[in-house]
Amino acid sequence: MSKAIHSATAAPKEPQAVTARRSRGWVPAMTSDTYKLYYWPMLQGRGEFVRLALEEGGAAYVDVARLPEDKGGGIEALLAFLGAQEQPPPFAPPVLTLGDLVVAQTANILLLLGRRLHLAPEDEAGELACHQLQLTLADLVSEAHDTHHPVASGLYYEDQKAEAKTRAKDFTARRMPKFLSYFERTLEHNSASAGAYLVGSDRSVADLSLFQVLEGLAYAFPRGFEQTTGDCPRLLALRRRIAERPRVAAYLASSRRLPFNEDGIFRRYPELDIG
Ligand SMILES: N[C@@H](CCC(=O)N[C@@H](CS)C(=O)NCC(=O)O)C(=O)O
Repeated sequence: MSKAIHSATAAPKEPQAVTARRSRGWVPAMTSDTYKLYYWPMLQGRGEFVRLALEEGGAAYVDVARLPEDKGGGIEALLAFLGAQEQPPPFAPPVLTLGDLVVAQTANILLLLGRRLHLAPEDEAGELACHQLQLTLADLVSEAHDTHHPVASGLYYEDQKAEAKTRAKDFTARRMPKFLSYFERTLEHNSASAGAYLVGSDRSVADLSLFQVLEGLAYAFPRGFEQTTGDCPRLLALRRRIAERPRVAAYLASSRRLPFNEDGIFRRYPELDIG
């Protein structure tokens, strides 16, 4: 079991004025609170997009469901939290809390973390562009998931193998190339970072999420991924660039980073990859 309470490194202190300017009144002006992440404990899943941002941002956080049960963790704790009377109640994990603030939907959580951890452009247009990319990544993640569960999430893969094959064939032939060439083009056109990052001059939550998507697709469809990214040098460079960032590299080498597995979004079923 990986360590559940983590302070990646000392959290960067936000000067008060910066906090006030960036929070625009809707994020509580707290700088020292510990974030709590609620997500299924045994897989990376969508929780991983949140973890990567927390780690790169140097935030202190508790991965609640990965705590031992006698310390308030485990799946029961997660289910109890999801059943609590938040307003509005979160529909599904991941959920992130900060003090009284409860935020669900991965892209929404990353909007918050982008602001608070300085992982998004500060100007309004840049922040919106970052969020737009995040939502497009969410679309790609859903389509990657649907390759192995095209009929129903509640059915086993084994009960929808034929449909999965049809869906995965279209995904590897058309959808994955379309999405990846879009992100390659986005990098190419971002002159603010000379093509190094998706938006603005520095890395953002969207770059961290794109890194995770590339890792996941390379795991799930090794042959399709290699073929598609043959034309995407900037994507491959971004994947390396993010992996080499000191905090990300430390996280990837730690026991907090679970390996991909066949319970998550990105699953390796060789029959779904290209021939
Ligand atoms: N759009 C949501 C999707 C959340 C989601 O599908 N969570 C999965 C785990 S990755 C889950 O537990 N879903 C339960 C359900 O949909 O009933 C997000 O991006 O956070």
